[in-house]
Amino acid sequence: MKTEILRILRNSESYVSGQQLCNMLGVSRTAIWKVINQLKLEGYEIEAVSNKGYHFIDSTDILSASEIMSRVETDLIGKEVRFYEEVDSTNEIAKKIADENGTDGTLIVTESQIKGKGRRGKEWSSDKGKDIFMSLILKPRINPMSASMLTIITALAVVKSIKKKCSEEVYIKWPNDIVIKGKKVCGILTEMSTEIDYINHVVIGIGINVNRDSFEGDISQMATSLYIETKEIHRRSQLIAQIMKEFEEMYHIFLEKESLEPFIEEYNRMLININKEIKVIEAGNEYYGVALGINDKGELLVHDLDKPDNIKTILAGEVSVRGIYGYV
Ligand code: BTX
Repeated sequence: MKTEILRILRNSESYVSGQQLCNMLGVSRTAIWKVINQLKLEGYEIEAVSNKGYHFIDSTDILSASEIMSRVETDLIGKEVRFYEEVDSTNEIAKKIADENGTDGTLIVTESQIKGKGRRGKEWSSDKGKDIFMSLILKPRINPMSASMLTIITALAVVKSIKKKCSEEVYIKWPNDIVIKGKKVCGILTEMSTEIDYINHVVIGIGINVNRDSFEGDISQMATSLYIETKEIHRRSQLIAQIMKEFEEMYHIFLEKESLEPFIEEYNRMLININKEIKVIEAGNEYYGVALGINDKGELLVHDLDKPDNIKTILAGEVSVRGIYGYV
């Protein structure tokens, strides 16, 4: 009911009377009054005027399941949100929930993540109450070999959504880092549980630096946030809802075709390394090449400079790609 009341009040330009809310939601005036008081306690500014009703003034950057669900405009993705004040890792929670009875499209969100994971055992740093840490549970009926392509779609959904908030150029560093002015603003970690020919679940973890104003230690030179780039505080729930919408649109197309073909052009346009020299680092071997873009499986095509006739296909997870002048 909280979600519904938030949605109705936010979408209405004038006052909504208690009676109108009762009629719309089929509950008593006391129940409405209780929820409005709860919302005020959570930090929402709701004006109540006798004979007129309630009017939503504004909210600061509030993160909760109701807040996110009241903004999400999708059929499946992020329709159900589970919110936690603090967790070790949203990916770990998501995997547990997916194993139990978590449904396709359920989103796990937290305010604070104390053991955030990056790829290959790396860490993802967290600033409590400022950033986005979320994991999406998916149960797609596709070949397990195709599941990693969902990372590419996620990166696209995040870039499109961030572009709506930030006028700076936002790029993708293949396969899944989102960068602004050469610094990382978002990381994506996809994990899955599969049988030989069947996906039990895919969990896509997304970490976005949103309202953080500084970074410490090793990442201080390579990380940025939306706040640092725009000097504005952003509503995380709005950004999450936008990402869910962008993702869902592409997800439906992807499930039909089980190919990234419809997205190659758009992805390559956002690829920071395209047509540039890169260093490819694989176990026990390093070489230089020119990144040509992705193929319909999301693999990176690289023109090997030592062997001019050789175009290599690189799988995410196997190698690391660096610009020759540093991180990008
Ligand atoms: P990655 O392995 O590409 O990036 C990890 C590397 O990025 C670290 O080694 C560090 O150098 C740098 N780094 C760490 N924290 C940050 C940060 N906040 N901003 C910029 N750079 C950073 C990327 O892995 C995948 C990250 C996924 C994070 C999400 S959050 C929700 C979900 N739960 C979870 O445990 N992980 C995912």
